[in-house]
Amino acid sequence: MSSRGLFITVEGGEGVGKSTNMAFLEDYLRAHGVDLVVTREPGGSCLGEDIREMLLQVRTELMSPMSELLLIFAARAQHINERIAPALAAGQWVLCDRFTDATYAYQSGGRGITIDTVQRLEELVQGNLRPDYTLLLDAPVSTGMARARGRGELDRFEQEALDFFERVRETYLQLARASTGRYRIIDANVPLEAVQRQLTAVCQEFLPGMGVGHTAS
Ligand code: Z5A
Repeated sequence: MSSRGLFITVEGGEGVGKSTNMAFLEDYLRAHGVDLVVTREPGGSCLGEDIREMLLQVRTELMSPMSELLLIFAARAQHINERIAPALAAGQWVLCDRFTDATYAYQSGGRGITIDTVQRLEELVQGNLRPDYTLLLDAPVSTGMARARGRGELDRFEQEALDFFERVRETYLQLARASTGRYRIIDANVPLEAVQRQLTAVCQEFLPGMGVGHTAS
């Protein structure tokens, strides 16, 4: 029987380079022989991708923070059940673009929902499932916003004001400081090659035969 795979998440505010660096990490890990499932949140399943569209769509109607939170956890429940848990149980690694730390950062830090509410849903939906490693791409909000705005049309989250994203960034940094065993902070405010050198160094920690293996805090 295979042992449980490693669950790695990539987090950060908008425009910090998650998509770009997810592709880099995927190539790097596969090149080192990792049997990998690459996925994202919100999304990762048919139902989850439908919910993602609902969440990102710009609307005339105001979506309440609680509706947003419950939609995110509905998508997550399906994602875990359909993809994440089976892959980990089969010994595959899962590399996920955002997970529940994003909910703490955006719905709690950004929208003001209490941490306790997010924690209760986390326990209900995830049981004991938590990422083994979380790579936080960190850059000043102004840098991320400039990069994201360079891509064109803005989704519902991207239309938020500067102070929303400042709270998101601060919440991520607090989470990272509170879970140093799980988190690795990557300075994303440097040229891409320098970001990827940091990611390569972090990968040495958990690639088989290269480092410490499964860690969590
Ligand atoms: N959300 C939530 O509220 N609660 C939750 O629980 C979850 C999510 C799971 C969608 O996520 C939204 O869902 C998200 C939070 C919310 N909204 N926001 N904001 P998403 O991950 O799909 O959305 P995103 O943050 O907009 O990510 P993105 O579109 O994938 O952007 P990114 O990955 O951070 O950036 P990128 O596309 O890789 O890079 C942006 C540009 O910068 C691009 O042109 C790159 O070539 C360039 N770039 C990247 N790195 C560099 C460096 N180092 N130097 C120079 N230029 C760079």
